[in-house]
Amino acid sequence: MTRRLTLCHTSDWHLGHTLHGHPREEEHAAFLAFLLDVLEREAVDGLLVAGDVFDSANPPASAQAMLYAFLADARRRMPSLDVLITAGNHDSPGRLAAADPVLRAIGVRVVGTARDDMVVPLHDTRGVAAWVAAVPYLRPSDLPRVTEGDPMVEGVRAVYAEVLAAARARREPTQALLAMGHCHMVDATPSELSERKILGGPQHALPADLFGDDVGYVALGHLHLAQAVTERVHYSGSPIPLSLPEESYPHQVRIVRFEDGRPAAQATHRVPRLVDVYRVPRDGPGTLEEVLAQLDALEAPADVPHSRQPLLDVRVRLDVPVPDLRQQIEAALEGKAVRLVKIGVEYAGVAGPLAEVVPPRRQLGDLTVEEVFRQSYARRFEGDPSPALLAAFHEVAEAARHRLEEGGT
Ligand SMILES: [Mn+2]
Repeated sequence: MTRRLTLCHTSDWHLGHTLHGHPREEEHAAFLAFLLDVLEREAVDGLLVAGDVFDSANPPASAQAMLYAFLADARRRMPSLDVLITAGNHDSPGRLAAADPVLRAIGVRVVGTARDDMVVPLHDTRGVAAWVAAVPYLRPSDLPRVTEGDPMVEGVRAVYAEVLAAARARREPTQALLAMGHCHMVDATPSELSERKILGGPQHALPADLFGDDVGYVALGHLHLAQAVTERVHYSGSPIPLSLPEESYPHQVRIVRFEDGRPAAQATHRVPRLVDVYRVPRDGPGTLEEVLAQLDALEAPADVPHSRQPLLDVRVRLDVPVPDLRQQIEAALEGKAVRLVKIGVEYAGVAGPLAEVVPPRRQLGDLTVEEVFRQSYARRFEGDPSPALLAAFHEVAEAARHRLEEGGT
Protein backbone atom coordinates (compact mmCIF):
# COMPACT_ATOMS: atom_id res chain seq x y z
CA MET A 1 0.00 0.00 0.00
CA THR A 2 1.27 3.45 -0.91
CA ARG A 3 2.35 5.47 2.06
CA ARG A 4 0.98 9.05 1.89
CA LEU A 5 2.19 12.04 3.87
CA THR A 6 0.68 15.53 3.67
CA LEU A 7 2.48 18.60 5.00
CA CYS A 8 1.55 22.26 5.28
CA HIS A 9 4.27 24.91 4.99
CA THR A 10 3.89 28.45 6.32
CA SER A 11 6.20 31.09 7.81
CA ASP A 12 6.58 34.73 8.84
CA TRP A 13 3.39 35.10 10.86
CA HIS A 14 4.89 38.00 12.85
CA LEU A 15 2.32 37.67 15.65
CA GLY A 16 2.23 40.94 17.61
CA HIS A 17 2.97 43.03 14.52
CA THR A 18 1.67 46.57 14.20
CA LEU A 19 1.61 48.51 10.93
CA HIS A 20 2.47 52.14 11.69
CA GLY A 21 0.80 51.67 15.08
CA HIS A 22 -2.24 49.73 13.83
CA PRO A 23 -2.55 46.30 15.51
CA ARG A 24 -2.96 43.20 13.32
CA GLU A 25 -4.49 40.95 15.97
CA GLU A 26 -7.80 40.34 14.19
CA GLU A 27 -6.05 39.54 10.92
CA HIS A 28 -3.80 37.04 12.68
CA ALA A 29 -6.76 35.45 14.47
CA ALA A 30 -8.62 35.12 11.15
CA PHE A 31 -5.54 33.60 9.51
CA LEU A 32 -5.06 31.02 12.26
CA ALA A 33 -8.76 30.04 12.06
CA PHE A 34 -8.34 29.63 8.28
CA LEU A 35 -5.16 27.60 8.81
CA LEU A 36 -6.94 25.21 11.20
CA ASP A 37 -9.63 24.63 8.56
CA VAL A 38 -7.00 23.94 5.87
CA LEU A 39 -5.13 21.51 8.13
CA GLU A 40 -8.34 19.61 8.84
CA ARG A 41 -9.74 19.69 5.29
CA GLU A 42 -6.45 18.57 3.69
CA ALA A 43 -5.87 15.93 6.39
CA VAL A 44 -2.43 17.36 7.09
CA ASP A 45 0.01 15.17 9.02
CA GLY A 46 2.62 17.81 9.74
CA LEU A 47 2.62 21.62 9.96
CA LEU A 48 5.96 23.37 9.28
CA VAL A 49 6.37 26.97 10.50
CA ALA A 50 9.66 28.27 9.11
CA GLY A 51 10.49 31.13 11.45
CA ASP A 52 9.34 34.61 12.51
CA VAL A 53 6.41 33.29 14.49
CA PHE A 54 6.55 36.53 16.46
CA ASP A 55 7.34 40.01 15.24
CA SER A 56 9.77 40.70 18.05
CA ALA A 57 12.05 38.89 20.46
CA ASN A 58 9.87 40.11 23.31
CA PRO A 59 6.33 39.64 21.97
CA PRO A 60 3.27 40.98 23.81
CA ALA A 61 1.46 38.46 26.02
CA SER A 62 -1.52 38.61 23.65
CA ALA A 63 0.65 37.32 20.78
CA GLN A 64 2.01 34.48 22.90
CA ALA A 65 -1.51 33.61 24.04
CA MET A 66 -2.59 33.51 20.40
CA LEU A 67 0.13 31.00 19.49
CA TYR A 68 -0.64 28.74 22.44
CA ALA A 69 -4.41 28.88 21.83
CA PHE A 70 -3.78 27.92 18.20
CA LEU A 71 -1.61 24.94 19.21
CA ALA A 72 -4.24 23.78 21.72
CA ASP A 73 -7.04 24.11 19.13
CA ALA A 74 -4.96 22.22 16.57
CA ARG A 75 -4.40 19.43 19.07
CA ARG A 76 -8.11 19.22 19.91
CA ARG A 77 -9.21 19.10 16.28
CA MET A 78 -6.33 16.97 14.91
CA PRO A 79 -4.93 14.86 17.75
CA SER A 80 -2.29 13.23 15.52
CA LEU A 81 -0.98 16.43 13.88
CA ASP A 82 2.75 17.13 14.24
CA VAL A 83 3.76 20.79 14.43
CA LEU A 84 7.36 21.86 13.84
CA ILE A 85 8.36 25.45 14.52
CA THR A 86 11.79 26.96 13.87
CA ALA A 87 12.96 30.37 15.11
CA GLY A 88 13.43 33.23 12.63
CA ASN A 89 15.57 36.34 12.97
CA HIS A 90 12.71 38.21 14.66
CA ASP A 91 12.16 35.51 17.28
CA SER A 92 14.10 35.12 20.49
CA PRO A 93 15.50 31.62 19.97
CA GLY A 94 15.74 30.93 23.69
CA ARG A 95 12.32 32.27 24.57
CA LEU A 96 10.59 30.48 21.67
CA ALA A 97 12.26 27.14 22.44
CA ALA A 98 11.71 27.44 26.19
CA ALA A 99 8.24 25.93 25.75
CA ASP A 100 9.57 22.95 23.74
CA PRO A 101 9.64 20.42 26.64
CA VAL A 102 5.99 21.13 27.44
CA LEU A 103 4.86 21.39 23.83
CA ARG A 104 6.38 18.00 22.95
CA ALA A 105 3.57 16.45 25.00
CA ILE A 106 1.04 17.71 22.43
CA GLY A 107 3.02 16.87 19.29
CA VAL A 108 4.74 20.25 18.87
CA ARG A 109 8.49 20.71 18.45
CA VAL A 110 10.31 24.03 18.59
CA VAL A 111 13.88 24.46 17.35
CA GLY A 112 15.43 27.74 18.52
CA THR A 113 19.14 27.55 17.81
CA ALA A 114 21.72 25.28 16.18
CA ARG A 115 22.47 23.97 19.68
CA ASP A 116 19.02 22.35 19.81
CA ASP A 117 18.34 18.93 18.27
CA MET A 118 17.69 19.88 14.63
CA VAL A 119 16.77 16.40 13.34
CA VAL A 120 13.02 16.09 13.87
CA PRO A 121 10.71 13.20 12.88
CA LEU A 122 7.19 13.66 11.46
CA HIS A 123 4.60 10.93 11.82
CA ASP A 124 1.71 9.35 9.99
CA THR A 125 -0.52 6.56 11.35
CA ARG A 126 2.24 4.00 10.73
CA GLY A 127 4.98 5.81 12.63
CA VAL A 128 7.85 8.02 11.47
CA ALA A 129 7.09 9.14 7.90
CA ALA A 130 9.73 11.85 7.42
CA TRP A 131 12.91 13.31 8.85
CA VAL A 132 13.36 17.06 8.83
CA ALA A 133 16.65 18.94 8.99
CA ALA A 134 14.95 21.74 10.94
CA VAL A 135 17.48 24.57 10.76
CA PRO A 136 16.43 27.82 12.47
CA TYR A 137 17.79 31.26 11.57
CA LEU A 138 21.53 30.91 12.07
CA ARG A 139 23.35 33.57 14.02
CA PRO A 140 27.14 34.02 13.64
CA SER A 141 27.67 32.24 16.95
CA ASP A 142 25.86 29.18 15.50
CA LEU A 143 28.37 28.81 12.66
CA PRO A 144 31.52 26.70 12.74
CA ARG A 145 34.77 28.43 11.75
CA VAL A 146 35.66 27.67 8.15
CA THR A 147 38.98 28.44 6.51
CA GLU A 148 37.95 28.78 2.87
CA GLY A 149 35.42 30.90 1.01
CA ASP A 150 32.84 33.29 2.48
CA PRO A 151 32.77 32.51 6.24
CA MET A 152 28.98 32.98 6.37
CA VAL A 153 27.99 30.97 3.30
CA GLU A 154 30.45 28.17 4.03
CA GLY A 155 29.57 28.13 7.73
CA VAL A 156 25.87 27.81 6.91
CA ARG A 157 26.66 25.13 4.35
CA ALA A 158 28.55 23.15 7.00
CA VAL A 159 25.59 23.30 9.40
CA TYR A 160 23.13 22.06 6.76
CA ALA A 161 25.52 19.31 5.65
CA GLU A 162 25.84 18.03 9.20
CA VAL A 163 22.12 18.12 10.02
CA LEU A 164 21.13 16.55 6.70
CA ALA A 165 23.73 13.80 7.17
CA ALA A 166 22.27 13.01 10.60
CA ALA A 167 18.73 12.95 9.14
CA ARG A 168 19.86 10.70 6.27
CA ALA A 169 21.44 8.30 8.72
CA ARG A 170 18.11 7.77 10.46
CA ARG A 171 15.99 7.66 7.32
CA GLU A 172 14.49 4.38 6.16
CA PRO A 173 12.97 3.58 2.74
CA THR A 174 9.47 5.14 2.33
CA GLN A 175 10.44 7.91 4.77
CA ALA A 176 10.77 11.42 3.30
CA LEU A 177 13.75 13.75 3.79
CA LEU A 178 13.05 17.47 4.23
CA ALA A 179 14.79 20.65 5.27
CA MET A 180 13.67 23.95 6.82
CA GLY A 181 15.52 27.26 6.86
CA HIS A 182 15.13 30.95 7.63
CA CYS A 183 17.54 32.59 5.21
CA HIS A 184 18.05 34.46 1.94
CA MET A 185 18.66 32.34 -1.14
CA VAL A 186 20.52 33.42 -4.29
CA ASP A 187 18.19 35.07 -6.86
CA ALA A 188 15.31 35.32 -4.38
CA THR A 189 13.21 38.51 -4.34
CA PRO A 190 13.13 40.43 -1.06
CA SER A 191 10.34 42.87 -0.26
CA GLU A 192 10.92 46.61 -0.21
CA LEU A 193 10.53 47.46 3.45
CA SER A 194 9.92 44.41 5.51
CA GLU A 195 12.68 41.94 6.04
CA ARG A 196 15.30 43.17 8.41
CA LYS A 197 18.76 43.00 6.89
CA ILE A 198 20.21 39.83 8.29
CA LEU A 199 23.16 37.55 8.15
CA GLY A 200 22.36 35.42 5.14
CA GLY A 201 20.77 38.53 3.53
CA PRO A 202 21.45 39.47 -0.09
CA GLN A 203 25.12 40.13 0.66
CA HIS A 204 25.50 36.50 1.79
CA ALA A 205 22.79 34.86 -0.33
CA LEU A 206 22.85 31.10 -0.10
CA PRO A 207 23.00 28.78 -3.13
CA ALA A 208 20.21 26.21 -3.54
CA ASP A 209 22.76 23.38 -3.82
CA LEU A 210 23.01 23.71 -0.03
CA PHE A 211 20.43 20.91 0.00
CA GLY A 212 21.14 17.57 -1.66
CA ASP A 213 19.14 16.13 -4.55
CA ASP A 214 17.58 13.60 -2.18
CA VAL A 215 15.84 16.34 -0.17
CA GLY A 216 12.18 16.09 -1.17
CA TYR A 217 11.11 19.56 -0.06
CA VAL A 218 12.69 22.62 1.55
CA ALA A 219 10.36 24.86 3.57
CA LEU A 220 11.87 28.34 3.81
CA GLY A 221 10.97 31.47 5.72
CA HIS A 222 12.30 35.04 5.85
CA LEU A 223 11.25 36.48 2.47
CA HIS A 224 7.64 37.65 2.65
CA LEU A 225 6.96 37.22 -1.06
CA ALA A 226 5.86 33.64 -1.75
CA GLN A 227 8.23 32.22 -4.36
CA ALA A 228 9.87 29.09 -5.67
CA VAL A 229 13.68 28.99 -5.57
CA THR A 230 13.64 25.65 -7.38
CA GLU A 231 10.94 23.06 -8.00
CA ARG A 232 11.37 21.75 -4.45
CA VAL A 233 12.70 24.79 -2.56
CA HIS A 234 9.98 27.29 -1.62
CA TYR A 235 9.25 30.37 0.41
CA SER A 236 5.64 30.11 1.61
CA GLY A 237 5.54 33.88 2.10
CA SER A 238 3.81 35.69 4.97
CA PRO A 239 0.07 35.14 5.50
CA ILE A 240 -0.75 38.86 5.81
CA PRO A 241 0.91 42.00 4.35
CA LEU A 242 3.51 43.19 6.86
CA SER A 243 4.33 46.41 5.03
CA LEU A 244 2.35 48.55 2.61
CA PRO A 245 4.15 47.33 -0.55
CA GLU A 246 3.31 43.73 0.45
CA GLU A 247 -0.35 44.53 -0.20
CA SER A 248 -0.04 43.07 -3.72
CA TYR A 249 1.61 39.79 -2.65
CA PRO A 250 -0.20 36.46 -2.98
CA HIS A 251 -0.62 35.58 0.72
CA GLN A 252 -0.88 31.83 0.98
CA VAL A 253 0.10 28.58 2.66
CA ARG A 254 1.53 25.59 0.81
CA ILE A 255 0.43 21.94 0.83
CA VAL A 256 3.06 19.33 -0.06
CA ARG A 257 2.26 15.66 -0.58
CA PHE A 258 4.63 12.70 -0.48
CA GLU A 259 4.10 9.11 -1.61
CA ASP A 260 6.43 6.46 -0.23
CA GLY A 261 8.82 9.20 0.83
CA ARG A 262 8.98 10.86 -2.59
CA PRO A 263 7.46 14.28 -3.45
CA ALA A 264 4.15 13.70 -5.26
CA ALA A 265 2.20 16.99 -5.46
CA GLN A 266 2.18 20.60 -4.31
CA ALA A 267 -0.64 23.13 -3.99
CA THR A 268 -1.23 26.57 -2.52
CA HIS A 269 -4.18 27.94 -0.55
CA ARG A 270 -4.76 31.69 -0.63
CA VAL A 271 -5.36 33.31 2.76
CA PRO A 272 -8.61 35.33 2.65
CA ARG A 273 -7.94 39.02 3.26
CA LEU A 274 -9.80 40.25 6.35
CA VAL A 275 -8.55 43.84 6.18
CA ASP A 276 -7.94 45.61 2.89
CA VAL A 277 -4.89 47.73 2.25
CA TYR A 278 -5.60 50.62 -0.15
CA ARG A 279 -2.80 52.45 -1.84
CA VAL A 280 -3.83 55.78 -3.40
CA PRO A 281 -2.94 56.10 -6.18
CA ARG A 282 -2.57 52.41 -6.92
CA ASP A 283 0.59 52.58 -9.06
CA GLY A 284 2.73 55.16 -7.26
CA PRO A 285 2.69 58.81 -6.18
CA GLY A 286 0.25 61.18 -7.92
CA THR A 287 -0.27 64.93 -7.93
CA LEU A 288 -2.22 66.38 -5.02
CA GLU A 289 -5.21 67.01 -7.34
CA GLU A 290 -5.24 63.37 -8.48
CA VAL A 291 -4.87 62.09 -4.94
CA LEU A 292 -7.65 64.27 -3.53
CA ALA A 293 -9.99 63.27 -6.37
CA GLN A 294 -9.30 59.58 -5.80
CA LEU A 295 -9.77 59.91 -2.04
CA ASP A 296 -13.03 61.74 -2.65
CA ALA A 297 -14.24 58.85 -4.84
CA LEU A 298 -13.04 56.20 -2.39
CA GLU A 299 -15.83 53.87 -1.33
CA ALA A 300 -15.60 52.29 2.10
CA PRO A 301 -18.60 50.60 3.74
CA ALA A 302 -19.45 52.60 6.87
CA ASP A 303 -20.67 49.71 9.04
CA VAL A 304 -17.24 48.10 9.47
CA PRO A 305 -15.79 48.12 13.02
CA HIS A 306 -12.72 50.34 13.37
CA SER A 307 -10.29 47.43 13.77
CA ARG A 308 -11.37 46.00 10.41
CA GLN A 309 -11.47 49.21 8.40
CA PRO A 310 -9.15 49.29 5.39
CA LEU A 311 -5.62 50.55 5.99
CA LEU A 312 -4.83 53.47 3.71
CA ASP A 313 -1.50 54.50 2.21
CA VAL A 314 -1.58 57.89 0.47
CA ARG A 315 1.23 58.75 -1.96
CA VAL A 316 1.67 62.33 -3.14
CA ARG A 317 4.20 63.99 -5.43
CA LEU A 318 4.62 67.69 -4.75
CA ASP A 319 6.25 70.46 -6.81
CA VAL A 320 5.86 73.02 -4.05
CA PRO A 321 5.50 72.67 -0.29
CA VAL A 322 1.89 72.26 0.90
CA PRO A 323 1.83 73.09 4.62
CA ASP A 324 -1.76 71.92 5.14
CA LEU A 325 -1.30 68.66 3.20
CA ARG A 326 -2.51 66.46 6.04
CA GLN A 327 -5.57 68.62 6.68
CA GLN A 328 -6.51 68.52 2.98
CA ILE A 329 -6.20 64.73 2.92
CA GLU A 330 -8.11 64.29 6.15
CA ALA A 331 -10.86 66.58 4.84
CA ALA A 332 -11.19 64.42 1.70
CA LEU A 333 -11.52 61.35 3.96
CA GLU A 334 -14.15 62.93 6.21
CA GLY A 335 -16.84 60.37 7.04
CA LYS A 336 -15.08 57.50 5.24
CA ALA A 337 -14.48 54.32 7.24
CA VAL A 338 -10.76 53.93 6.54
CA ARG A 339 -7.64 54.11 8.69
CA LEU A 340 -5.04 56.51 7.31
CA VAL A 341 -1.73 54.72 7.91
CA LYS A 342 0.74 56.86 6.06
CA ILE A 343 1.10 59.92 3.84
CA GLY A 344 4.13 59.36 1.64
CA VAL A 345 5.46 62.56 0.05
CA GLU A 346 7.83 62.66 -2.88
CA TYR A 347 9.23 65.98 -3.99
CA ALA A 348 9.35 66.36 -7.75
CA GLY A 349 12.61 68.33 -7.55
CA VAL A 350 14.71 65.50 -6.19
CA ALA A 351 14.48 63.58 -9.45
CA GLY A 352 15.68 66.62 -11.47
CA PRO A 353 19.13 67.04 -13.05
CA LEU A 354 20.56 68.53 -9.84
CA ALA A 355 20.18 65.15 -8.18
CA GLU A 356 22.69 63.71 -10.65
CA VAL A 357 25.38 66.10 -9.46
CA VAL A 358 24.51 66.35 -5.80
CA PRO A 359 23.29 63.02 -4.43
CA PRO A 360 20.23 63.40 -2.20
CA ARG A 361 21.36 63.60 1.40
CA ARG A 362 20.74 60.43 3.25
CA GLN A 363 20.00 60.37 6.91
CA LEU A 364 22.04 58.08 9.11
CA GLY A 365 18.80 56.25 9.93
CA ASP A 366 18.33 55.35 6.23
CA LEU A 367 21.55 53.35 6.16
CA THR A 368 21.88 49.71 7.12
CA VAL A 369 24.37 48.97 9.88
CA GLU A 370 26.62 47.41 7.26
CA GLU A 371 26.57 50.60 5.17
CA VAL A 372 27.46 52.67 8.22
CA PHE A 373 30.32 50.27 8.92
CA ARG A 374 31.52 50.38 5.30
CA GLN A 375 31.40 54.18 5.23
CA SER A 376 33.27 54.46 8.53
CA TYR A 377 35.84 52.03 7.15
CA ALA A 378 36.16 54.01 3.91
CA ARG A 379 36.93 57.19 5.88
CA ARG A 380 40.06 55.63 7.31
CA PHE A 381 41.24 52.90 4.95
CA GLU A 382 41.66 52.09 1.30
CA GLY A 383 39.30 49.61 -0.38
CA ASP A 384 36.59 47.47 1.19
CA PRO A 385 36.63 45.66 4.53
CA SER A 386 37.61 41.98 4.19
CA PRO A 387 34.90 39.27 4.42
CA ALA A 388 36.39 38.12 7.73
CA LEU A 389 36.19 41.65 9.18
CA LEU A 390 32.62 42.03 7.91
CA ALA A 391 31.71 38.70 9.47
CA ALA A 392 33.18 39.78 12.79
CA PHE A 393 31.33 43.08 12.53
CA HIS A 394 27.99 41.33 11.90
CA GLU A 395 28.59 39.04 14.82
CA VAL A 396 29.04 42.00 17.16
CA ALA A 397 26.16 43.98 15.60
CA GLU A 398 23.81 41.02 15.82
CA ALA A 399 24.72 40.37 19.44
CA ALA A 400 24.14 44.04 20.27
CA ARG A 401 20.80 44.11 18.45
CA HIS A 402 19.74 40.97 20.21
CA ARG A 403 20.63 42.24 23.63
CA LEU A 404 18.62 45.42 22.91
CA GLU A 405 15.57 43.39 21.89
CA GLU A 406 15.84 41.09 24.85
CA GLY A 407 15.31 44.22 26.89
CA GLY A 408 18.60 43.75 28.70
CA THR A 409 21.14 46.39 29.46
MN1 LIG B 1 9.82 37.71 8.46
